[in-house]
Amino acid sequence: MTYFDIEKVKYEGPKSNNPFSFKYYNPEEKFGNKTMSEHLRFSVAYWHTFTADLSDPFGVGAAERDWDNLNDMDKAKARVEAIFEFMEKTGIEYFCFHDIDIAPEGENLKESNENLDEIVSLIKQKMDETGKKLLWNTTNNFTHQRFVHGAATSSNADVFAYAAAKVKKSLEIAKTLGAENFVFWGGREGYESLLNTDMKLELDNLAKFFKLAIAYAKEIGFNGQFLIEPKPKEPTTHQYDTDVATAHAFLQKYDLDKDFKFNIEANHATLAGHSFQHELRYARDNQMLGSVDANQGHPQLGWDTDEFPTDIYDTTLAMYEILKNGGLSSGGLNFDAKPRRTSFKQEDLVLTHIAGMDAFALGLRIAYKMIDDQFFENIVKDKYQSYTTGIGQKIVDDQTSFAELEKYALNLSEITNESDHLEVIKAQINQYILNINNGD
Ligand code: XLS
Ligand code: NI
Ligand code: NI
Repeated sequence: MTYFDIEKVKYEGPKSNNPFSFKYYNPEEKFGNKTMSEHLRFSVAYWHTFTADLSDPFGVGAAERDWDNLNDMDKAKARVEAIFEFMEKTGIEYFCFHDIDIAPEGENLKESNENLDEIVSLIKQKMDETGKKLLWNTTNNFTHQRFVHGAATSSNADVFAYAAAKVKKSLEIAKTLGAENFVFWGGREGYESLLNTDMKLELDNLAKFFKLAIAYAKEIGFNGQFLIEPKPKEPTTHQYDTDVATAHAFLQKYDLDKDFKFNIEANHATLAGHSFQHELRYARDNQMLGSVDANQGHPQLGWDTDEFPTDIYDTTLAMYEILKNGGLSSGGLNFDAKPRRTSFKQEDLVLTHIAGMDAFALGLRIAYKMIDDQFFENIVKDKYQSYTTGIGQKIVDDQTSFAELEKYALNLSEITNESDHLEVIKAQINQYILNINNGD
């Protein structure tokens, strides 16, 4: 059976009008010593692309999928066939999933695990046949009603235990399938209100949960990178892993920072009141940048809309941070993104990924050129040059005191500041974007 009635998507260049072609993503083209596909390491999110039905709080599912009328286990098997065909045709090398995306939950934990075993062995077989790889897997400890008060931060110890059992199973799956990373997104780890919440106990428990997960990964020899995916709100009012800085402080407090890096999602950054670039930069500056959930929010909608990334400005600045980080190592660009509810055809799954891949490919092209020109580096070098000599140098080298600084300040007849011409910088970025667009 064929699910996507198309040829393998090819690079046809910026002048092509074929919607089923790449305009900017040319997988084998080299940038430095890596090809585009090695730089970008794209990944398909099982949940949005193969499990979701495009329902929203106001409407039922609208997606039209070939597997809609199958029973649960047959549907799960059809989706495995479909995602591997999809990866082949789009040339995407990686995928990601939550436990419940790939196999239906049974009546109890034992049955759920049996369903997982059956589908995981099918996935393993497909991976062996095709060479496709698992970027990361994770555990859905938030959808079922048992997680109403959270999972590791639930007020109910039975739920903590149940959540642990599910993560244990997911780690075994990660080991079996050779996952390169393992993700913890907060789910319902947060609170509705502090009026009835013991925040200290909940955070202590969350740290204990992570320690137990690390211990089990060691025990079974799973060596993938652990990642935390920060988000400030939704579903809870306040999510504990609010943003990179907050989650980093948490990891440091509990001595977990050597065991984790971050999976940064663009739409979560903006929900936190930051830019995508801010979160990437904060992680990069602290050697904590692990992987990326590549999507975008909508400026008029205040929730996690998980749109496919199409904003070149954003993808350029994101690729700048990623290149400056020396790449993402075991991480990648996972499309945690869904078609709009109005894009309900099966072919939209392909078209949306092409749009996202081209947007990041364009971002890579532009950012690579900017770094080649030392564009931002020269701006920053100029701006901070007062720290390279005299008193500035002493500050940087920890060679001064308040007494010396006072003496220095008393001798200053006037202070001259320079304009930093931010608007010129933005105009020059526009030039970079347009020049690359013209193929220059
Ligand atoms: C939800 C998150 C989720 C994680 C994986 O907002 O983005 O999809 O990526 O649990
Ligand atoms: Ni995500
Ligand atoms: Ni999200």
